[in-house]
Parts: sequence; C-alpha cells; structure tokens
Amino acid sequence: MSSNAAAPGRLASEVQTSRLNHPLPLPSVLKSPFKIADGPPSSAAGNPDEIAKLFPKLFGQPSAMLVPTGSVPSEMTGTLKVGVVLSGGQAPGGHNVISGIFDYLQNRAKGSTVYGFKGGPAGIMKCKYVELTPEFIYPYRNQGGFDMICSGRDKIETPEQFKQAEDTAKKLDLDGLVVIGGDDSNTNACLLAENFTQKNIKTRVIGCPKTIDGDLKSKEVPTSFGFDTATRLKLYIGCILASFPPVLQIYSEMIGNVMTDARSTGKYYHFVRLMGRAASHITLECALQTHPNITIIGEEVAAKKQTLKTVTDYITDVICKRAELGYNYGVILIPEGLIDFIPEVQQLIAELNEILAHDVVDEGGLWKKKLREQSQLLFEFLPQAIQEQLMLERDPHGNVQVAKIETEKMLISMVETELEKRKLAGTYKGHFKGQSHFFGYEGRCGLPTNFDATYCYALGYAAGALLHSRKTGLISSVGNLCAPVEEWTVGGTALTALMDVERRHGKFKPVIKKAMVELEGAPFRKFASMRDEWALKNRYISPGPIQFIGPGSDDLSRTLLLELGVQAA
Ligand code: FBP
Repeated sequence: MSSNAAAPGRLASEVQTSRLNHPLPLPSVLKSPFKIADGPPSSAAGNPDEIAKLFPKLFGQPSAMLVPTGSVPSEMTGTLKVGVVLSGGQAPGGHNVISGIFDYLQNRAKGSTVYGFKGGPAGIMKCKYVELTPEFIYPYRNQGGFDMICSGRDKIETPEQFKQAEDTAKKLDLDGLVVIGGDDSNTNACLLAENFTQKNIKTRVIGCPKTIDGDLKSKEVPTSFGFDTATRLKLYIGCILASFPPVLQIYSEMIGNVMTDARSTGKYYHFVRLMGRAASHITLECALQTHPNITIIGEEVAAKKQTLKTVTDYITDVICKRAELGYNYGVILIPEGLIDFIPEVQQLIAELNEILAHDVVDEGGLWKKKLREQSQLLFEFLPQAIQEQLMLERDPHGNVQVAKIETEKMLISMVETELEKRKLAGTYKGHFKGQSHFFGYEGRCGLPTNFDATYCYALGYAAGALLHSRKTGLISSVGNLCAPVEEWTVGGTALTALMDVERRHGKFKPVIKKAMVELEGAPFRKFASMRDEWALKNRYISPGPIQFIGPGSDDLSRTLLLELGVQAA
C-alpha cells in the first residue's frame, strides 16, 4: 500500500502522510493468547438501588481483566460481525480505536466483518453503514478527526429508537457493537447492552472512553482519549501517561502564543475560555502547562459558593495590583462550564431546564414568572446575549450547550464596569482592554499525540478482545499507563459500576458520573500553591506545537503525572 495514500477527497500534508506508518506498539498481554479473569461483583457510583432497577440484567456484573494463557480459550474461536460508532464530540485518536478493533479481528478472528455506522448513533437507527476494509481504514491511521465515518449526538432513547437499533443489529447479524463516546454515549451503550440482553439479541455492546473533557475517568479508566492532544500530558521517567491528550497540547500552545502577544504589546488582557463542558480539567491542565495570571476553576467556584460578583472582584483585584506594578496586560483562563458552577446560575439553569422541558416559552416573557424571585433578578441582570444563550435548545442528552455561552465576553464587560467604578474612586489608575477568545473546536481534531495514538489503538484492540470473549456492558479499560506500553494492563470495566442518576430534561436518568477536578487532588493543590506568584509575576511558558519526534514527543499531561504521584505536588 502506498505510504502517502490519502482517503478519497482528503488531501494529506507531508506531516499527515508521515504519521500513517507511525508504529503502534501493543501491551504484551494483547500479543499472545489471553483469557479473561473476572473481578468481584460491582456496584454503582451512586444510587445503586436505582441503577439496579434500571439495569436488571447487567447490574453487579464484574469487571474483566485480560491475563496471558497458554492457548486460546474455546469460546474465542470463530469469526465475528462487529459494528462501530463514533458518538459525540471529536477527540484525537478516534480513528486509531477503529484501527485497533479492525486489526484485532483481522489478527485473532480472521474473516470477521467490521461495519462503521455513519454519522453517530443515527447511523445505527437508520442502518447507514460502510463495510470497513484495510484500504478504507489505512489513510486514517494516526490522523485527527472523526471523518472516517463521522460522528453525531443523537441518543437512542425512545422505544421506537431501541426497536430501530434492534432491527439494525438483526439485519446485519451483529455479534458486537463498539460505542466510542463520552459519558452520555457510554450510558447509551449500557442501555443498549441491557436492552439486547433482555431481549435475547446476541449483539454485545462495549464502550470506549472518548472525550477531550477529561471527565470520563475512574480507578480502572485512568483517562479518556483526546485530552492529551488537547492539553498535553508530560511523559517523564520513560513512562507514557494517559490522562491528557492532544487537545491539551493544542490549547496550551495557543495560550502560550497569546501570552507572548500580551507581553509584546503590553496592552491587552486576553480572556480565554476553554472547552471542557462541565469539568475544568482542561483549564487546570493548561494552567499547569502555561502559568497564566488568573485561572478560574469551576469546581472551586462551586465549592466556595462564589457569585458572579465575587469572581469579577477577584479578577478585578488582580488587574488593579498588576497595574500598580506597571502591567496593564495579562492572560486569564476560564473554563467553558464556569457559568454552570456558580450556584446562583446553576439554580437559574435548573429552573430554566424545567421550564424548557414542560412549558411554552412565550415571546411576551410571561414564562419568566415561573422563575423564583432571585433567579428572575439574576436573569434580568445578565446581558441579553447570555440570556439568549441560556435559552438555547438543550443537547439531545439534556445538557445546556455551554460551548455556546460566551462567558469570557460577559466577564470582560463586568470587569470593565468594576474598573470604571474603581477609577472614579481613585483606586485604579491603569488602562484595560479585554480581548476575548474561545479555544474549543480548534483543539478537537488535531493529529493525535504519540500517547493518544498508542492508547487509542490499545483501547480498540481491547474492545475487539472483549467482544471476542463474549462480554457486554463493559467499557474498554487500559491501565498502568505510567509503565512502558508492554506493561499496560487491559480489560473492561462494568459500565453500571460508573453510573449514578441525574436530572435531565426534567426527569431522573441514569448517567455515568462525571469525574470533576478534585480540590484535594495533587493537580489542583499544585496550581493553588503557584497561582499567587503567577498572578503578579509573569511566569509565562509557551509549550509550542505538538512534537512527534525528539524533545517532548512522549510527554504526558501534568494532571496525570501529578495524579499518579510521578511529579511532586
Ligand atoms: P463529548 O462529551 O461528546 O466528548 O463533547 C466534547 C465537547 O467538545 C465539549 O467540550 C463541548 O462542550 C461540546 O463537545 C460541544 O458540542 P458540539 O460539538 O455539539 O458543539
């Protein structure tokens, strides 16, 4: 096969082409015959009684670990028909998960068939698929994006939609389905697995942890892929860590660039909102990478019950102190989901969610009377653009679309107002110009870092192995990421063990519990110990672009290193 093969209609640069043949090493357990060792019965991350009712067949099933064995177990013979779907937002490495599944089946179950469902879960419901072949897959190896089969956010939810999924599974005679997605998509994977099991349909379902947001992790699932590329994990002591993918690296590079810009012109405050939805992992990791003057961590705002005013005052205080030192510039990082962390806004959003789910939102504004008095006042106080953004349609999983809420612009205008007041009072003599940025979509489709490329391939290979071992309702789990790849552990974690219940679209629903930034955790404590110094002294670091060879090419995220105790907190 030509080494510069590009997918039809997809031109490849020299760097993209050079990545096609980047080697993908496998953990040693995947290179020889293995069997499955089941762990103890599992429970749930919260409300186990509710989860047990919702998943009567799957609740309590053990997690599985692959262990080397002398010969291939008898149940792992024969060929398989497997479907794969990319679900939700893009994350660098998704194509390698598909390559891993495909290669596993080629190597261990020759003659198997892999179907790629097109456009996310809608592809399953509408039975839109493409049969994957080596020629089809090869041009996407180690490449960013999800364009091999594309993604979507549809949810398989209603009885009719489950019926459509069943029809597709039967029509294609599927032995297995791999859902590559975030917390909501893996919840959906578990519901599908439960439904197929209840109805005696042979299709087994395995999830794979994908999201740049870094909030799908647990003891057994150390990281979701994509985070590293987005922010960039540091690889030290010869180990590959799996917490923060290429997205982090991309954002950190961009932040480093605006820091240099700020220092060069001396006249702008760059307010950078970073993607990451509900959790602030991306923002924290980027702060650890680049040392901005101010970083707001949503989980801290919520824990301290801060208001919009306290957040504004904190930013304004630092700007005033910096002005006294002669610095009228700086860089401020804001997590995408900040607005949803401020208790008063959280309350407002919860009330809006109920109204949007059950009432007609009339143009005259009568619906506002359904808000509590405090929420009404807050709503009226917010700039009109933010009001409109808060009213936008929820995503199919019932989430507010925080990517569409321009918190950075709102904060600039609130800080401006506060600075004007201080100027009049004679307590601020500097000058302020805010520049707003949203670093979001730019980071999701970069070329995967070496770590993400290898991690994703192993996740896919493991998903193939779990299906071959007749497992269902598990999420592919690759661990021991601080060790050399050969020593990585491989298995599957019971999806029900990660679940809790949450209120969505005005109803209680099962969801995988999000992993939020832990204020007692090493990454946050490291940041908290440094932030005062970063606020007033300019300790900026510009990490530069992703490296595939040479210095930094095998680095891992600071967050993961700190979590694993590899770097001193
Ligand atoms: P996932 O949870 O699907 O991985 O989403 C990741 C994400 O990039 C979030 O950080 C962001 O808020 C959201 O997708 C944006 O959604 P959309 O692509 O639908 O605009």
